[in-house]
Amino acid sequence: MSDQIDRVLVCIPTYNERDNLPLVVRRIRAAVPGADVLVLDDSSPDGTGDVADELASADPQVNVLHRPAKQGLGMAYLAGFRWGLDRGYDALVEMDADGSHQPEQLQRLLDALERADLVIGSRWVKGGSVVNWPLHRKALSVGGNLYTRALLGMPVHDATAGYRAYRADALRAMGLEQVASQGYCFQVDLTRRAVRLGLRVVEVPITFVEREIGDSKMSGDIMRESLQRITVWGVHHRADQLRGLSQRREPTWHEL
Ligand SMILES: Nc1nc2c(ncn2[C@@H]2O[C@H](COP(=O)(O)OP(=O)(O)O)[C@@H](O)[C@H]2O)c(=O)[nH]1
Ligand SMILES: [Mg+2]
Repeated sequence: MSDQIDRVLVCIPTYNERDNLPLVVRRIRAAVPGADVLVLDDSSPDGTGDVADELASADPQVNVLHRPAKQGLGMAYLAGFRWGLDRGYDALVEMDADGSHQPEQLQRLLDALERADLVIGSRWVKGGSVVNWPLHRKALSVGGNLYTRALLGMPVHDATAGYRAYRADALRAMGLEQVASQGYCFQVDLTRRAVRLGLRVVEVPITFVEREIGDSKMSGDIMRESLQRITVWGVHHRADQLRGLSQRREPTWHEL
């Protein structure tokens, strides 16, 4: 893998983020002026797509992908990654539009990517934190990560985190065509793929700040999809481990 990271694309999925988008784009452009931005809007009814077009027409480093309907965060990112990979970016970044992922901490992720294939901005490592989250959201995130870790056995503390930087080569290796996760379990899905490929996954602490404007899109459907998929992946993972164990034991039985 080539080590040099020159061209960075920050992908931002949006659904009804009209008031947040200009703020976050301005902060990204100020914090990391060399990075390009790609807004992935699912035809937001509040007109976020028009706001994105205005930002793009005023700044050649801002781009927009208009998608026909709300298809979930995962599908929006997959379209954004394909766009960026086709155009030769070296690193692709995931960032929410609502200010929760602070653009001022992006350079921290990019610095760590010098020696990693996937960098996760983690809330749940030493130095990481969450500001203004209600108790039920904290419990959901901590519980979701504990469940994921117990089932998948990954050495990652915040597998559901959505502030990330990937090397382009790492994404190319991950088989994105087969990713079916639509909602937030997309994050766990890609983490799992990176770990299985033996890629270098590094967590850096971030401060996640809950949105002040607009509404969260977290829903029961998104939680159900995550629970179902993570459980199925966990069962497969444990079955693989058992198969591995029984294969390792066979010679011992023959010896007996
Ligand atoms: N394009 C697109 N963006 C989405 C969708 N669902 C959520 N998002 C965006 O994903 C980011 C995270 O969503 P958010 O509602 O803040 O989730 P929360 O932080 O977990 O409460 C925000 O930028 C949303 O606008 C979707 O279906 N399509
Ligand atoms: Mg949010």
